[in-house]
Amino acid sequence: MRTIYNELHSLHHGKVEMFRGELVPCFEVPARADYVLRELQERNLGPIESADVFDDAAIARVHAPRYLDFLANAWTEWVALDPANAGRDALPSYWPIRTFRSDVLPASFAARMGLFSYDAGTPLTSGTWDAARAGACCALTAAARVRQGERAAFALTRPPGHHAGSDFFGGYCFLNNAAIAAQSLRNSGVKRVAVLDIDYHHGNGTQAIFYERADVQFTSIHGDPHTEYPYYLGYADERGAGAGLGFNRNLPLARGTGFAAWREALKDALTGIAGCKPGALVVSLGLDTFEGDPIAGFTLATTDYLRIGEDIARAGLPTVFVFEGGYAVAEVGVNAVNVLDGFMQHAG
Ligand code: SP5
Ligand code: ZN
Repeated sequence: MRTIYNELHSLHHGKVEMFRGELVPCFEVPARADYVLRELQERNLGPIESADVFDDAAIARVHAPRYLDFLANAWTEWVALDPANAGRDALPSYWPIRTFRSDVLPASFAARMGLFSYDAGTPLTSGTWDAARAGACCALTAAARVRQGERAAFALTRPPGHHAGSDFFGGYCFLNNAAIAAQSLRNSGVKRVAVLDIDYHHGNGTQAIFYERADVQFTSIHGDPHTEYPYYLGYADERGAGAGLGFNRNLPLARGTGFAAWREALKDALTGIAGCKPGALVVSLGLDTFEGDPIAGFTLATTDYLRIGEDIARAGLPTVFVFEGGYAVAEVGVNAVNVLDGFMQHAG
């Protein structure tokens, strides 16, 4: 399988995130992608290339202009507040919850940080915009390779994307790489695109972006939001709205779920996807379903990821894999590449 690697990923290097009243070291670290790259090379899974160059138009089909402007200038604004900020991550402190206005764009940088975010766990750093933007180009390149006839392609990038909405960051995500890939497949002539999100956490950003659309179907298997992040979205009764009614599918599973039940949900998800007759599939490939993950609660084992790749291959669709979560850093490479390897062995 061809991999499109984000060579700029380590420009995004958060130091700390807020957890239970203190700042703790980030779980989402550059070494994650390094482990995946090394495993791809060791197992000779296929060519590894860098992204093509894209202007911002393809990103702006998914993200709001004022949000993109904010991200592009955020670090400069942060440092302008206080030169000492150059050595600190930017984190939000204020959020416009219900009854506040979100149509007004405040002059205050702190106020805009909150307007465009939904948690205190997603630090913005000096290179966040450059890394995220290059990552979106990886996703676009992977989609383009699939349109050019590759059976599948893998966008190996971080920061991840599936929690980012049209105009907000959160959950370690800034630009929604999977949504950008899906939208670009649509614009290149694929009539219906399916997104399958197998990260442990519900892909609230991707769901929100496509919620009222019938041309991009979203299916997610994830920890039950009653107890698991992102808590406020990802329930089974969210089925889409307007033209998109029936094109959103959530399969929440209880914390502690193991591979047998998880694989049943995957089978169910793939049956639903086949019913929509998509022309292409985008997989949000999170590996935080692993039993050793420090912030998640399923119990999948390393060899299970081969079976996941196999099951996805049997859907028989041109497939773009996009790297998402997975925080058992030393194991994330083997687990990710097992999915891709299992896919290739059964891709036909
Ligand atoms: C892309 C992705 O997987 N984002 C996940 C964001 C989760 N953020 C909340 C993390 C909560 C951390 N809980 C720490 C538990 C330590 N035992
Ligand atoms: Zn996750």
